[in-house]
Formats: sequence, C-alpha cells, structure tokens
Amino acid sequence: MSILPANLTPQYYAAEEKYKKATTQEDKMAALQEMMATIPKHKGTEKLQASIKKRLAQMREESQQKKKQKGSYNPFYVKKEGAGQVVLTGCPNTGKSALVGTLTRAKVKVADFPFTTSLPEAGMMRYEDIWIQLVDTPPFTSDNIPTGLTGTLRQADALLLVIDLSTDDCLEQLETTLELLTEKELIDPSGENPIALPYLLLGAKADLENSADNLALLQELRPEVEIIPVSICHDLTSLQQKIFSLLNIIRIYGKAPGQKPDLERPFILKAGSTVVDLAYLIHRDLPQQFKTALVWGSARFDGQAVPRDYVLQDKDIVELN
Ligand SMILES: Nc1nc2c(ncn2[C@@H]2O[C@H](COP(=O)(O)OP(=O)(O)OP(=O)(O)O)[C@@H](O)[C@H]2O)c(=O)[nH]1
Ligand SMILES: [Mg+2]
Repeated sequence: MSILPANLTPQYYAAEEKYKKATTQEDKMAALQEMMATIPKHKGTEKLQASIKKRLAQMREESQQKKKQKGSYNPFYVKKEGAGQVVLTGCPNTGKSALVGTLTRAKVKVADFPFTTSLPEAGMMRYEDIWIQLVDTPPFTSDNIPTGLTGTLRQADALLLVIDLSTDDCLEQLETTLELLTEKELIDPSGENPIALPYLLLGAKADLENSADNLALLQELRPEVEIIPVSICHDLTSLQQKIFSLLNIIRIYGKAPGQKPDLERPFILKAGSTVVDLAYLIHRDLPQQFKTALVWGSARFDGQAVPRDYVLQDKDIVELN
C-alpha cells in the first residue's frame, strides 16, 4: 500500500517502541505525542501522521469522558486485571461467550440464538503462573456496532476475532469482521500501522460437521488470512499459548540478595524490556538507586552481572542491589 518511502528517524522509532511498551493510558498518550513530535513531516508519512493524531484525539476524549463519568457507571469500560486484557469480538452467535466461559470462570450467557450477550463480561484465564483477562462482548453486524463497544475494543491489549466455521455465513463473517475493525483502525491486516492492536482470528465450533470443509474453502479464498480452528469440545492449551504470545509480554521473577527467587508472582513487562524498565516497574525511584543487576536464565551463566540496558527474556530471575 505505502508507495512513498517513510524515512522514519531513530527518534521516531524510539518513540514508537515506547508506545508499544506502554501499559497505561497516560504512558501511551505521552508516547503518541512524542511520535507526533519526531515523525518526519512529509507526504510519505501523511497516513501515519493522521492515524497517530486520530488515536491521540480518541484517547484524550476517552480520558475526559472517564473524568466526567467518575461516579457514573460505564458498563463498556472493563477494568484491566492480570497480565493483559484480551477482548473477544465478532458477529452474533459465533461462540465468543462459550470460549470465555470455557477458558475462565466468568458467568457468561451462552445460547443457541444471536445477540445473547448484551454487555461486556470479564473473566480470568490461568496460563502457567499468570492470569490473563478475557473479555466477552456483545456482537456487531455489518451495519451496527453497539455504542460503547469500540471503546472496549480500543482499550484492549489484544483482540480475538471470532467467526463460526460451521455456518455458510463464515466468509461473510470473516469479511465483515476484518473490514469493520480495519476501518476503525483497531486492527491492520497489512501490519503497517503501529497503532493497531495485535489480534488472532479464531474459527470457532471446529468440531461441527461442516467446519473442516468451510475452513479449507476460506483458506482457499483468503490465503493471506490465518484462521486458527478452535472448539470448546477440544483441548484449548495451544490457544492459551497463542494468546500469551499475542500479548508480547515476559515474566520476570524478583530475587532479594541471599534469598530464593519469588516464583509465585512474576512481574509482567513488555517483550524487549530492560533491567531499567523492571526497576521502574518495581518502584519509580529504583532506576536511580540500584547499583548492580544479576540475572539467572537468559544470561550466559547463573547470577551474571548485566548492564542496565540488558534486554530481559521471559522467565528470567533478576536480583537488583
Ligand atoms: N459444537 C459447538 N458449539 C458451540 C461451540 N461454541 C459455541 N457453540 C454453540 O454456539 C451457540 C452460540 O454460542 P455463544 O457462545 O452464545 O455465541 P456468542 O458469539 O457469544 O453469541 P452472541 O452473544 O449472540 O454474540 C451456542 O448454542 C453454543 O453452545 C463449539 O466450539 N462447538
Ligand atoms: Mg455471547
């Protein structure tokens, strides 16, 4: 799609990296502002500039609304819990609630008719030693997206787009879903928009009769789209693994000097985070205070002293002194 070279600068990429690592709305907004300030202003970046501006305006509006609504209850705002918030979305009756109900203990309504779910409902999914929040949402159709739903989706850390593989409508569901969410800049199938959310496309009800044939047909018609077949009747471990990977996070275990590491409650950081990022997460003043960092896991040997900008890996144990 992009014809003109963007010629983005290292300063811009650094800001974009900050955006990707940001976990709070405030940090995200600050990073977006920095992206705007550092992006080279020419024709080749116009589209990107527009989408950064748009997202910044949306976030400003949301935070203002949140302030206004303090006290009044917004059912489409789902408070984040756990290591990441993953929102399921799609057309009516595709199996979103059934998946959330199977993967978490959330009390969701599952029924054999469309528009069963009318408000978001969150549940926590255990993945190894962490909890990931899954959010069930009311469905959209090609001509109607419920008021508030876009806000729920935009707040998410990642999306699961759900289509029903057992129905003849599955191609239409696929197209409606991709078109609608791309138009809202929530996803970018081309992978070029840094503001878009990571997502997986799930083909639900893979256990039913027509599903295998429909999946084969869809893959023939849309070979560029990866569809992951799932079913509440089958083992969902590989889906859980994929959801964890989608969040692009790492687990870091803290260790006090001379003591055993705390393996019960890992710190959650974005992939690519450094020792300084970890220190900041533990305490805002810690990056200035610690002198040495020792790492077990990704380092060449156990308890190796590493520099402040050392990039941590999933399951590293870190001792800050
Ligand atoms: N065989 C089979 N049936 C499923 C599966 N997942 C969901 N269903 C059935 O499909 C129907 C719709 O499931 P829901 O989970 O309510 O679908 P939904 O997407 O939440 O529907 P809305 O809330 O209307 O958007 C129910 O009758 C479920 O029992 C599956 O993996 N296999
Ligand atoms: Mg539902």
